[in-house]
Amino acid sequence: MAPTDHLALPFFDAAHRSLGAALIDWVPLQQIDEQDDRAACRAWVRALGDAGWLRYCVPAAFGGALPALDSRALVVLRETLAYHSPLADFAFAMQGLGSGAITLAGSPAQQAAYLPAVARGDKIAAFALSEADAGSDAGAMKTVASQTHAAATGFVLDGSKTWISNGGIADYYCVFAKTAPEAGTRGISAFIVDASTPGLDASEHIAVMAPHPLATLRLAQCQLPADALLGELHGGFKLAMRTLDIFRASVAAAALGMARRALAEAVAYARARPMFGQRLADFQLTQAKLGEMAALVDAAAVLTYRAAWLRDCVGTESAAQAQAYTAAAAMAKMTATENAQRVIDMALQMHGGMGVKVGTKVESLYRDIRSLRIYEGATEVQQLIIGKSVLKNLPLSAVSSGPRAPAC
Ligand code: COS
Repeated sequence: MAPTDHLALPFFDAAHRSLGAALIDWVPLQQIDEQDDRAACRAWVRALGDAGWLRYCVPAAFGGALPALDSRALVVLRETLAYHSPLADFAFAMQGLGSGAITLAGSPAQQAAYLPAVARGDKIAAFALSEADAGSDAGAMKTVASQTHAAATGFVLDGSKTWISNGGIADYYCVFAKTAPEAGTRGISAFIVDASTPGLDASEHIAVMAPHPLATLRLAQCQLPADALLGELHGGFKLAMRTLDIFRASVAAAALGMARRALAEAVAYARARPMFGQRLADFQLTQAKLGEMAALVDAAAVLTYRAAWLRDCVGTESAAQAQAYTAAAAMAKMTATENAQRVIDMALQMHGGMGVKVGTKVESLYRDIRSLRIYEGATEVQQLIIGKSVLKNLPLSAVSSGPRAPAC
């Protein structure tokens, strides 16, 4: 089985197949020292930018590779990068997530100022939504952007953001803040905040089990010009959700890449490991486990590719299409990350003691996968999104007879 066989599925076209093949040749040649997560991330952004891969994070009008963001290209890129290096995938993904709101809603001047630099790897991007008490409940954020005097004069940001990927190394942050605190999710706006803005402090690094650049941002009387507003005033929550919608399917792809790698590691180990006078792979117990792992990987792949295909080929123009895509992306993210965790755990178990030895691939994958079940919408949030969609869309006529709950 060739490493790009899955791209033969009808969700992809010839351009995606070429992209996957070219990337598979490129990634293993990169020699990036990943001991220091911040330095490694900067180095990956530089390498990905120089090689042109970051051009898939922005549209062609601003230096991108394709006319519009292509979900299937993002999926191919993230799956392949994550297979080889979860940190390379992280560096790539953050350029997309941190510029996605500018692509979707930026003014022509904002798009020209940021997107080409993101595509070249000259500016490192970040997305600042979460707060200490507003993670899954993103609308509960407390950071405030007060308008100074008249709307044209600008804004002052006060508050704190946390769990911000690329925090401390980013050149700019897309920050979400309350502009009408009494209006709930309808009172949130987005802003582009350059890292050099006085009052912004991104020095509080957060150490996590799979190191990557992560920080808490303090915003104290950050003065922003009026043209830092990104998209519509009070339109920030929907913009954040639309941005996350695009990238959730790509998180699924990253999980898929890690799961595929774990399966490959398990197969290689089982074929080589002598046990009870045979090889580990000769035991039915091992074969059953590998079979289960392969099915979990393929189930995740089909849901991930379907979500990306829906966005690219069916579109999100109508409300019904947008809702269908949101639910499909949530289903892909939930299934791929949960399945990957199981597959990696099974691969580690198959390695026995070697599986927990620091420095083996399955050991690092075990740590790498964990946060994907949490960030960009935890599994429980995806369940909520899918459940609401099912309740809304499954027609009553789907059940024509049988027991009913009494009407109240
Ligand atoms: N696209 C566009 N609009 C969306 C949307 C989407 N995917 N999802 C929700 N909206 C809109 C709703 O239509 C609603 O609009 P109206 O005010 O016009 O009615 C508004 O946003 C609020 O929606 P809802 O009432 O569903 O919001 P909730 O506060 O209940 O939150 C969840 C919904 C939980 C789904 C949301 O808060 C979420 O995704 N949380 C996870 C956040 C996250 O991923 N954090 C990680 C940050 S990046 S590491």
